[in-house]
Amino acid sequence: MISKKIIEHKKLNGNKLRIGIVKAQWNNSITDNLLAGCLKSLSNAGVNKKNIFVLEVPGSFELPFSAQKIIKEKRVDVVIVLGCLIKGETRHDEYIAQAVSQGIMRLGLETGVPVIFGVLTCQIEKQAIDRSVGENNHGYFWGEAGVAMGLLKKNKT
Ligand code: RBF
Repeated sequence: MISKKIIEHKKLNGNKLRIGIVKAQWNNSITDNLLAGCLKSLSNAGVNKKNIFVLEVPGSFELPFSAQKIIKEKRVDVVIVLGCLIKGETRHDEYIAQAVSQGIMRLGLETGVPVIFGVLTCQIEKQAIDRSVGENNHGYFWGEAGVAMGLLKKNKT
C-alpha cells in the first residue's frame, strides 16, 4: 500500500479565503470521501464554513464548466474540483481526463483564479479507494493546495 504525503505545506491561515468546491457524482463512494477530506483540511486551515461553496455535478467532464460558474457568481479566491476517473473498456477516461485538465488550466489562466486539479485517474477501483481514505485521502492534500493557491492569488503568502 502506498501512503505518502508528497507535499509539506507550512501551516497556512485560510480564514480570509472564499473557496469553491465542485464535486463529480460519478464514483460517488470515492468522491464523497475526497470531499470529506478536502473539507477537513479547509477547516484545519481556518477557512470559515460560510465561505465554502460546494456544487455537485454529474461527472468529471462537467467540472470545468461548473468551476467557471462558481468563479463568476461567488467571487472565490480558488476552486477545487474533485472527481474520480476509473479506466473502463473504452478510452472515455482518457478523453475526460484530457478535457478536464486542459479546461481547468485554461480557466485558471484566463480568470486569474487558480483551479486545483483534484481528479483521481485510476486504472482500477482499488487505486481509487487507496487514495481516498485515511492518511492517504488526496482530498485532504488538495484542500491544502487550495488554501496555498488562494493565498498566493491574494498575495498573502
Ligand atoms: N465521469 C467520472 O467522473 N468518472 C468516470 O470514471 C466516468 N466514466 C465514464 C465512462 C463513460 C463510458 C461515460 C459515457 C461517461 C463517464 N463519466 C465518468 C461521466 C462523464 O464525466 C460525464 O458526466 C458524462 O459523459 C456527461 O457529460
